[in-house]
Amino acid sequence: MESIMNTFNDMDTSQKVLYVVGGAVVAIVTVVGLRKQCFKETKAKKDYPRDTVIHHQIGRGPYAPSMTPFALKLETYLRMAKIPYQNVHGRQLSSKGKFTWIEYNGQAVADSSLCIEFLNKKLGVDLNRNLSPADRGVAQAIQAMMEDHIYWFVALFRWQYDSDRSLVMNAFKLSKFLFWMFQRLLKKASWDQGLGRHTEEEGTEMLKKDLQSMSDFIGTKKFLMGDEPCETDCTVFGMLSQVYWQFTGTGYENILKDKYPNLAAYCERMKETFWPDWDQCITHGGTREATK
Ligand SMILES: N[C@@H](CCC(=O)N[C@@H](CS)C(=O)NCC(=O)O)C(=O)O
Repeated sequence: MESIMNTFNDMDTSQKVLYVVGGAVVAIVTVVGLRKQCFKETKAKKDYPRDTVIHHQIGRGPYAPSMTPFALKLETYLRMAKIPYQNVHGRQLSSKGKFTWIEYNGQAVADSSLCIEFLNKKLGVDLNRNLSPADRGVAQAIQAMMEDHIYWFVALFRWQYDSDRSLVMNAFKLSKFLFWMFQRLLKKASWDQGLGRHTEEEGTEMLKKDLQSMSDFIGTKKFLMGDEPCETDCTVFGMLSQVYWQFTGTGYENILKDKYPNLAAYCERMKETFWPDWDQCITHGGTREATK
């Protein structure tokens, strides 16, 4: 290391610039190459059954059916709406470079919310049909809080904050290097989004405030908006289930049970209602393959 530093110090300015720029190019090419290698974007296959939603997702999770809240949201929606579907577990990114997407009769749709919108239109589904316009507005605002606020703290707790990281390392079977690489990507994404600029203490308080408002809003209701589940319950369940079941190693693994028991009960209720086969859809902490 010392000799590298000495060599560097002996260079003139233009050599140093070349050296630094060259290093940066090599680093970028490595990261992009590895990302491509890990998450191959694959063209849609054409031989899937007709009138069946093909749900592309990243594999089953250790304690909940997916590590990604968006996949759990979409799969819960498919179940709630009773739409025939088939999971394809793999590392295929959507056309937008994200996880969880669908194909339906050969048509690919990216983004969980756009998938739901597409299916609602195509199949005449409206799981919010019993909601008043004001309630629809509230549900939409809650969805945004879940996906554009709480989501980032869940990600930061898993990848960035001072947790033991074993959950993601084991769930995604990551080497230390790959963990480091994804951590860098998350760091940049959360910085660009803005929430990654807060300290861990500030982020933790923000997450608690969100959970408190969810707890206050749900109160003693069975589901988000009352006795019947609606579309946004899928989003809320997808996200809260990460905090309830898959927060291992963060130091806050029991936060719902201890501080927001009505949210824990809500998660259990959603699980019982829509995931009777839950045990077959999880890897039980990575100890076995999920059978469904
Ligand atoms: N708005 C998207 C969000 C999907 C999303 O952020 N997925 C994450 C996994 S939880 C992802 O693919 N991250 C990889 C990346 O951003 O490169 C949706 O609803 O599907």
